[in-house]
Amino acid sequence: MFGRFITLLLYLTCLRAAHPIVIDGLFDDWQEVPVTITDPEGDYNYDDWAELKITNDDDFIFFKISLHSEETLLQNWNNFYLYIDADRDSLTGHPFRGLGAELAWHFGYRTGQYFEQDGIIDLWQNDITLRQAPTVTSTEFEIAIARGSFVLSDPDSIAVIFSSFYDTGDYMPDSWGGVVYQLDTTVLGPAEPILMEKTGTRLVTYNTLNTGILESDRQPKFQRIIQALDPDIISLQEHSEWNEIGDIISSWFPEDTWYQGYTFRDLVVLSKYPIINQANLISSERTMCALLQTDDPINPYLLILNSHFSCCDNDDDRQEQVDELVKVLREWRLNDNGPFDLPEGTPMFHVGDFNFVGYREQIETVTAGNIQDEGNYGSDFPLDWDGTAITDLFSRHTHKRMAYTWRSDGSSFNPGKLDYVLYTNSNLSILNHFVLNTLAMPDSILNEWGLEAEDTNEASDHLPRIVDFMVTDLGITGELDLPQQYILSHPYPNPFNPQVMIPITLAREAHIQLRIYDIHGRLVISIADDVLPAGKKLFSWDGSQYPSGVYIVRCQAGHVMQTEKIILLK
Ligand SMILES: [Ca+2]
Ligand SMILES: [Ca+2]
Ligand SMILES: [Ca+2]
Ligand SMILES: [Ca+2]
Repeated sequence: MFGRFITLLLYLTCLRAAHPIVIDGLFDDWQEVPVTITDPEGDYNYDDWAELKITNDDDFIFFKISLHSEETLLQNWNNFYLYIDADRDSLTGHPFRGLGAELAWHFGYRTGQYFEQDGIIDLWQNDITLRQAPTVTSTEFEIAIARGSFVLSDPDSIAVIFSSFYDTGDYMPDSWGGVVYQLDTTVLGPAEPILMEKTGTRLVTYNTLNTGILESDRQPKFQRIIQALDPDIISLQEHSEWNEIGDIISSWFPEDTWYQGYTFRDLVVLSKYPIINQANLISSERTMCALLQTDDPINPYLLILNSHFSCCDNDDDRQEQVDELVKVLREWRLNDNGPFDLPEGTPMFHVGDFNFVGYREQIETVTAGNIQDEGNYGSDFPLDWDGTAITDLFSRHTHKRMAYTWRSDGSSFNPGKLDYVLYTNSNLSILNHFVLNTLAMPDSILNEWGLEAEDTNEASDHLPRIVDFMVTDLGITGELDLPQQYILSHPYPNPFNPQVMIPITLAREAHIQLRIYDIHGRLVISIADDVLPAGKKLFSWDGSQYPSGVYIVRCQAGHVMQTEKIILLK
């Protein structure tokens, strides 16, 4: 009687509400979801639950679990169990603390059981469409299980227990009979589509699985994908063949000129912009870089770092690789000790298959420059030019509230975020970004872009990540040690009409190109293109023949460049 009362009470306190959860490892989408269970701290001395939230959308039941105890890896290193009584009948299924559980899922071993009438069926992640995030260590996780899986068969309500150690650990809830969640049948609809139309310079990063672009059966799929995406820059991992790739990409875009870098190990960068320098960066050859010369009026250089770090449970090697990379970038930027001249304030992307499926610290190393082994690799070095961390871009699929970039339905590992896009947000703005998963796209969109539903699934186990961006700032702050060859001072007056003065100070003789561009990057006029002696020089520009608006003054000497914005106000 008392047990029944408790169940009723929990049932009543569980608010029904569907929520558009995105499985991406970010938790702001859970803020509106009421807490289902608050579990006490210290009721178990090892993996100690803190909180459970449950909600659903049209396709999935979602769980958010968090721990009082230290972080762990959800797809490994734990004995977490989830029991679901899907028919709300304690006499059917596996008896566990008052539940008759049809599903028992063992997270750390990536296996489960379906307890049906006639026996037990072993399950893998794909049988229940298990999706979870983050893929790295954490104290909180979001989990999705398909409502329509044959194990749950689209229930009206479920009773749930999480156990943290087989059948003896901490329980959520501690009460017998589990917690009941009544599914909300309100139709939320599919994810708001992310448009594929290119909105800026487009970078695509893609692990093409064992040089897949060169394989005859997969090449047509890659061709449809790459042509639909229409990138300006392509960064490939697991492409280890030297020749052909440049010709293949060029043949897919006969209107454009493409430049191909060298292939470093299994890494290559291809670009519509000239690749003016490139190098391997770390001893394992798992990070290369390419310096591109773009036509951007604010900063014509772009550095692409392309990485494919060690796989799987090889946390030690991965950490060493990212530690070494931060050291290399620090020595390059602070001491000019790098493979080639890197213009101060060069916008930078670091993309690739990072294989981050273990310790979260690896993300902090490649973003904040937080070196773990400072004894061997020296002091930390924030990787953006303004002394802050570079930004980890979280993207989702165009038509699904999912963010995984790797998926292999036959694997015991559920889909995860293995592919990263990091960027210097001091001088780059992201205009659009997404993960392409053709399996999740409606036929009308596939047709529009010349794609087929199985394309990304059959091309590779990774999905391409797409980012449209623009350069917004030179990124140089006053504290940085500029090469003292020349200095462009603030033009004056600003705004101006019709004449603006442009002061330049040269520490020594230098070849200076001083040009004015309009806001669309079109050259308006070349003011100077000369070798000038050391000293102060005042240039001027008369804008009386030009329309009001924002113009960009660009002063360049070799690889060093500065810009100033000026406003003509008539
Ligand atoms: Ca989320
Ligand atoms: Ca607890
Ligand atoms: Ca049952
Ligand atoms: Ca508990």
